[in-house]
Amino acid sequence: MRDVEPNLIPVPRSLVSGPGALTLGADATLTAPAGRAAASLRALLDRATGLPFPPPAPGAPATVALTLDGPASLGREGYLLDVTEAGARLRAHTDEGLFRAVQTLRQLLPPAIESPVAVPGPWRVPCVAIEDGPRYAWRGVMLDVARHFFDVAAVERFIDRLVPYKFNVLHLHLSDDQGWRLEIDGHPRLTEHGAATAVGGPPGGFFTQDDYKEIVAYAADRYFTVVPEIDVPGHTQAAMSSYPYLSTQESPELYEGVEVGFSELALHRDSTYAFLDDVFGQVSALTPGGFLHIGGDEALSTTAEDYAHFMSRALPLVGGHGKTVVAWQEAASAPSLPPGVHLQYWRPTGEEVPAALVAAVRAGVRLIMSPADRVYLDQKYADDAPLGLMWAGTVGVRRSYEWDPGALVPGADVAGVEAPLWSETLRTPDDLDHMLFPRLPGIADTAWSAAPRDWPGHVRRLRAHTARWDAAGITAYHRAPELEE
Ligand code: TNX
Repeated sequence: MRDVEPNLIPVPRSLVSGPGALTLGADATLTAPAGRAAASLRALLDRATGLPFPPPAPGAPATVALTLDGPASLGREGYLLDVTEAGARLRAHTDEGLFRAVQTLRQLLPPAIESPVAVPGPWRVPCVAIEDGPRYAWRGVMLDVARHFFDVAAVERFIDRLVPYKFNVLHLHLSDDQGWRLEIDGHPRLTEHGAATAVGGPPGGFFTQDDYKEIVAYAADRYFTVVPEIDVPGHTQAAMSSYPYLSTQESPELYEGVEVGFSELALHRDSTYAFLDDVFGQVSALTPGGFLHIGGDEALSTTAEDYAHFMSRALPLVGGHGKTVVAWQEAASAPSLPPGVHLQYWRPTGEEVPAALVAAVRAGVRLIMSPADRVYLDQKYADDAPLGLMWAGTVGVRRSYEWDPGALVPGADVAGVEAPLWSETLRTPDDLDHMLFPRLPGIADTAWSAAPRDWPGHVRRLRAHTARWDAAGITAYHRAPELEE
């Protein structure tokens, strides 16, 4: 008898499921090259199974074997995974590929593998042969720590939610009108004053540089690149209130509302660019990843001419610190874009693509696809939902799954997909979980899997994943109608 196909999200490129299963018991052994893949697998097995998984006796095969002998054609993230009744073999060309393979093995194991404490088996893994690799190299989620602050523990927990679904970019929105969230040497008021509040009033909060380094290291251990965003020239009230020389307002006040588009840096003062150069330099030095996001969105108080002037001065600063610019799609109108620039498309899919963006795409910019009516995780699930905004309409589970990132802007060089989680209405880690689940897995599938969309199949897989969320202690997920049998 053929076993039921395993419920893997994202769906792998090719999967053949056989009869039978491997059972991992007290006698199971493990070999793996030292690295992040091995660490990830060990952590899971130690925590949930309590079994020892020693290395095999000399000359004997291991029950679970991770090896770096996969062909180079698998690329950086591809892998092969073969499970027979005798053992599981995970092969890749890089440790990162093995890390992705471990996440697949994790989903082949029973949901109890997500348990934070040891629970009884049996630890059965269905027999399969999988060959896999991603459609897109950029598979991101953005967390807004500016509208409400989320501390290091909350951010690490957030990363933990993303790992099993093969995301690899964490974009941190570190500054906005309501708060500046990263300590900057030489500019203490940014955090002493500019971090004091949040939407609706205090408390605010901020990351010390050591906090930020801890997040970056935690992310890197899980093959995440952190992309920090300092949003300019709009969304800057907290910075301007901290250092009024950055503003043309008389005496800029802190802001606790949810409007956008009212703030603007002083665009014709050298001191503004000296400030930005210092900030970009420090953020770049703290960030091993190759990207710095400078926002550029919704500068609604800035004339087109001033916006162009600003970009012509601000964009080159980023390259000066060795980073590639990422910016929201509005930056397409800059007079010249630096090489390698990535623009983040965020307008809803129904809208006409702005001419400046079409031109930028022709000129070769890369796009990160974040259309608000599909992957804005801050949008309400339904009209009567307790959390979220609704300016892009409601974003149900099906809408966030059933779209093609490659089809939105014809001819575009698409780097990948990123789902922003703005936090105007979100205060707690459970609020974040609520907005992530059950939409996150479908977005992961859109970003990783090139397979045609398969809504009935996705619903079946999602339903199976609720047991994983339960085991992982994700209690706040949205009980979407799609999850009910
Ligand atoms: C638009 S999308 C914004 C954010 C808001 C978000 C709320 C974008 C680049 N800017 O400032 O938080 O809508 O959905």
